[in-house]
Amino acid sequence: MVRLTLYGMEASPPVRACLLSLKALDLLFDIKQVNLLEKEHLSEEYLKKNPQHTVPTLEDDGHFIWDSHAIMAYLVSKYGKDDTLYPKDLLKRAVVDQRLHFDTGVAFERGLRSITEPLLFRNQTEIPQHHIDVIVDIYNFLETFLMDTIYMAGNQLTIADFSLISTVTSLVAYKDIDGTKFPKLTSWIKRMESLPYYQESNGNGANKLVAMVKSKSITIVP
Ligand SMILES: N[C@@H](CCC(=O)N[C@@H](CS)C(=O)NCC(=O)O)C(=O)O
Repeated sequence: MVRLTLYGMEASPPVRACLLSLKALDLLFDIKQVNLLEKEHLSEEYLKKNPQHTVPTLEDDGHFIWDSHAIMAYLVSKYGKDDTLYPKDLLKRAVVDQRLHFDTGVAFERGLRSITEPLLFRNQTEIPQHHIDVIVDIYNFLETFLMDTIYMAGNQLTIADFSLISTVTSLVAYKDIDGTKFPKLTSWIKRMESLPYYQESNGNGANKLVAMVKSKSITIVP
């Protein structure tokens, strides 16, 4: 029997993306808490598993894999009953990969992490208006990705949806999504929320992160 372990905390969006994937694949796994606020990711023990000290890290049979996008692709490729969540067809896969890279470099890194880590770890509560504009740009890009499809990379659910829903439901801590301006994005979020494993895998953790952000007295500065 496969025994997988996911290291991380559910407030973390990339951890939640992996939880969604593990649940979608119906895999058995343990969660080992790594609390970033307690600096547990910098412990000697964790650094041996992941010298880059990010969460999540996946342990599979003594092997350690990190970066949520690499973890999700690995899980589907190794344990998926079929390839729908990460298609083998090269063109379909290229679209999924583009969305995953968009999450890594733009939505998560530029949009979310660059303000959330300074806020939560160094109490930097001033957020420049141009950063809020970056978040709106991200919503605009996502609305465009959904122009002709119901999921982020086509009409099938893929790991691109898991990645982006975990980030988007965290970005709303800084900027609400206006349903009249972003109708497709709003419908996609509702579609994702209707997945049977959504609440336990993403909803609860997203609520925790949003509450952590909202507990700070943020000021938007010019
Ligand atoms: N691209 C990475 C990003 C992971 C990441 O930055 N995680 C944050 C928490 S949400 C983290 O571990 N920060 C602590 C650190 O980098 O030391 C992924 O998708 O796994």
